[in-house]
Amino acid sequence: MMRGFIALGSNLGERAAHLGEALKLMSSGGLTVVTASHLYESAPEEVDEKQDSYLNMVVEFTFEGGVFELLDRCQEIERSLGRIRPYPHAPRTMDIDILLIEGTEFMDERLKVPHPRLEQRAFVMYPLAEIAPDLILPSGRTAAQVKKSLRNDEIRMIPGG
Ligand code: PH2
Ligand code: MG
Ligand code: MG
Repeated sequence: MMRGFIALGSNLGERAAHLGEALKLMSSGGLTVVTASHLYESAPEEVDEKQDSYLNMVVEFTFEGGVFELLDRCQEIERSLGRIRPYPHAPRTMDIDILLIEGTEFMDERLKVPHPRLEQRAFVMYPLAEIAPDLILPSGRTAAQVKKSLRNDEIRMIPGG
C-alpha cells in the first residue's frame, strides 16, 4: 500500500464545493483520505494574467495500486469536476497534484514525485505543514521549517474550511 500527500486547488466556480466533491470522489476504489487540512485562500502564484484567488488544501492519502493508476484517478476526478486545459496555468475548477509518496522518487514526462516546486509554494507548504509539521522534505528540512522560511502574509486559512 502506498502512502503520501496530494494537493488540491480550485480558482473557478464554486471553489469550496469543488474541493468537497473532490474529497468525496477520492474516498473510493482503494484511495483513502487519511487526514485533510483546512482550506487556504491565496492569490494565484506564477500566473501572469488576472485570475480569481485560489482555495487550496493538502490531504494525506493511502492507495492500493500503482503510481500511474493513482495519477489516472486524480485526472479522472479533475475531469469529472469540469477541468479543461485551454492553456498552461488557466483558471481551473480542480487541480489535483501528487506531492509526495513515502519511499518513492519518480521522474517521468507525465509525473514527477516529489513535486519539483513543492518547497517553493506557500499555497502547498501552509496546508502541508498543518497536517504533517515533522515530515522531512527533499531539502532535508521539516515541513514546519520550510513553511516558516516562506512566511507569507497573503495566504489565509479559512476557519472551519
Ligand atoms: N496553482 C498553480 C499556479 N498558481 N497559485 C495558487 N495560489 N494556488 C494554486 O493552486 C496554484 C497557483 C498551477 O497549478
Ligand atoms: Mg498545480
Ligand atoms: Mg496539476
